[in-house]
Amino acid sequence: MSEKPARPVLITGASGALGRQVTAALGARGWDLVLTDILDFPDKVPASARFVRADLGDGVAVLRLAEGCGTILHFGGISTEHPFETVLGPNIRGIYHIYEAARREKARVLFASSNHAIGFHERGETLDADCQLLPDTYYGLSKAYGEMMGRMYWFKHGVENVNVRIGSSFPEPKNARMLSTWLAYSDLVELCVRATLAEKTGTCVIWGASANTRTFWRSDARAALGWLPRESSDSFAAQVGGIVSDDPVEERYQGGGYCSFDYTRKEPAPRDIF
Ligand code: 15L
Repeated sequence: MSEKPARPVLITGASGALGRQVTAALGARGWDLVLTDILDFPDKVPASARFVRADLGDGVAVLRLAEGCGTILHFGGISTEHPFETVLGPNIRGIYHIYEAARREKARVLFASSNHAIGFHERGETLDADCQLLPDTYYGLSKAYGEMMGRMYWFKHGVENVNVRIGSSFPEPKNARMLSTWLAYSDLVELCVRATLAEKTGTCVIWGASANTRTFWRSDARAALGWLPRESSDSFAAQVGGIVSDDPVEERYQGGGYCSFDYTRKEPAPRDIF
């Protein structure tokens, strides 16, 4: 019988691609789950779970959902680039509601951050988790903000948080860039398990990628959580290694196409940013 958390786990964004994977896996382990999303849950709700449709912009609803929960796996919000006004409610106001609920319940937060919080780092760089935040979009900026909010709530209120900078979590890598950024669903699920069951996490950052040889990233807090990714993009190299764009901005930076989206610079940015 696998270990279960002492208190229920709230999963936001449960109806999204990653929320569904995590819900199915944790439901199969019999974990007591509270699921929420702004959209209906498309799958069969696991026997140990209940689903409540809610908007992250509704602070009272979020407080109610989190009642009694010990962990919040926060996958909710906008998950790709959109205009600032669209990102603002779900991702900026929404993360505040999540942290207020976590503070009240003395719950831990796993925040589904993104590589787009650091997207304007060059692909030739190998980054540590404490690298400079260089968001590539309003979406990436909201993820950087969410990470910073986690730090603030840890130092001010003792709210523990694990900030997972997810690379590209899909069934398989789709192009050459994803040979560096791919995160297998099974590795994501195991990370959620470890982050929930770890005795303590403080505030930490994890690179959300499988054990890919071509990685852009190194050194994070995984050892403290006891998380070790088991999958790797390496076996897909022959299949997708040749899939690159003809856009120099997309190919230059770790964030790929998010960097070239709505890009108005005429000359390439200098390498030295100071
Ligand atoms: C993300 O943050 C997105 O949610 C996902 O759809 C992918 O675009 C991924 O980043 C990526 O960078 O591949």
